[in-house]
Amino acid sequence: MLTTFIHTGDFHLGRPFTFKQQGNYYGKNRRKELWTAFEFTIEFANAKRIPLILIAGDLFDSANVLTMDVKRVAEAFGSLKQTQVVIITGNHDYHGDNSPYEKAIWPKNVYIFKEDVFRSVYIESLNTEIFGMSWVKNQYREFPERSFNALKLEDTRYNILLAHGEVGGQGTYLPLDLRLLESKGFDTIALGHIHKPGISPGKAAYCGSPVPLNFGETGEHGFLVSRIKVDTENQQFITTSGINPIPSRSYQTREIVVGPEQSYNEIIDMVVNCDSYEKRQQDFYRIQFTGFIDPEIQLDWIDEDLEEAFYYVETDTSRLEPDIDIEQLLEENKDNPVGQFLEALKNIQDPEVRKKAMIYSIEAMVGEGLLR
Ligand SMILES: [Mn+2]
Repeated sequence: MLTTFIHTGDFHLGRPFTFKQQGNYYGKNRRKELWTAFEFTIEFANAKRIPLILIAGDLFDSANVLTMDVKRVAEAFGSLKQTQVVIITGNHDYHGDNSPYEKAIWPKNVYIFKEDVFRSVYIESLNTEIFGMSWVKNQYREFPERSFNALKLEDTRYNILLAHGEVGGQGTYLPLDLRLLESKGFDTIALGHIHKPGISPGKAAYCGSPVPLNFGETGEHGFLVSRIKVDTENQQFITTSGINPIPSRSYQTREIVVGPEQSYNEIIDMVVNCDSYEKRQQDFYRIQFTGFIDPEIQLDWIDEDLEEAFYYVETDTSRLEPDIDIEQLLEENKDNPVGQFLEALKNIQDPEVRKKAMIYSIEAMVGEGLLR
C-alpha cells in the first residue's frame, strides 16, 4: 500500500543559466546549485524511505544535456534503496530523435513513459497504478483524448495521473482540461510544466520548479510530499499534499524610488538598505530604479560599487528619468549651438527614441560641464 510519495519535476537539469552580470561565474554556480537541489531530493527520499517519486516532465533542460549529466541522474536514482521512480517527459526533454533518456541505462527502479498516448504502469507492491503520457515532440495543440477516455481505473488501487501541460491553456503546450482530468476519479493528479507550485481544491497539483530558475520565479519552491490515508468506512483514499522546501538562493526584485535631491552615496545607501546583510549575501537581487535623478549623477558603474554588499546584484535604470525640464532648457539655449543641437533632435520621428536622444545628449553635456 502506498503511504507517501514525492511529486516533483521541472528540474531543468543541465540548464545553462544566464545572468546580466558576470554570467559565466553565476551561471556555473547556479547550475551546481540545481544539482545540489536534485541531490537533496534524492537524500530526502532515502532518509524518509519514500516508496515513490513522480517526475512530471522537464527533468532535463533540453536534448542537449550532457550524457554525463543523464548518467549522473540515472546513478542517483539507482542509489535509492526503497524508492520507485516514475517519469514522464515534457516539452524540454521530450522523447524524440535526440532523447536525453537514451543517453543512459536506467536502473530497475525507474520507469519511463515513452509514448504520447496514455498508458499505465502498475506497481503491485504499492497497490498503485500510474497513468501517464510523455512528450515525444516539442508541441501539442491537442490533448490525446481518445487514449485518455479509454483508461480503465481499478477502484481498489491508488490511481495516479501524471501529465505535463497547461491547465486551461490554448497554445502548443498540451492544453489540459482540469474537469475532464478530474472526471475519471483519480486519487491524485500530478502535473508538471507551470513553475509556480499550486494545489487545486480538487486533486490536481503542479509541483512547480524545485528551486527558482530566474527572477520571474518568486514565492515558495520545493517538491510536493503527499501522504495517503485509507478511509475504510467510505472505501476511499485521502491524500494530503504540501510543499517541502529545498534550501536554495531565491530571486529578489526591489524597486528603489530616486528623488532629484539625492546624492550618489544616498542612492547607494538606499539600495544597500533594501535587505539584511545575510539576505543580500544569499539571494539574487535585481534593483529597479524609478523616479527622477539629478542629471549630474551617472549610474553606469553602480553595479561595481554595490558588488561587496551583495552576493549578486544587477540594476535596471530604464525607468529612471533625469530631473530635467527639457522645454525650459530649449528656451534658455535657443540662441546657442547647444540649443540648436537639441532642437535638431526634435526631428526624430519615434517619440521614445526622440526623448532618449535628448535625455542622453543633455546628460552627456551636463556631465562634460557644457550645460548646467
Ligand atoms: Mn515544460
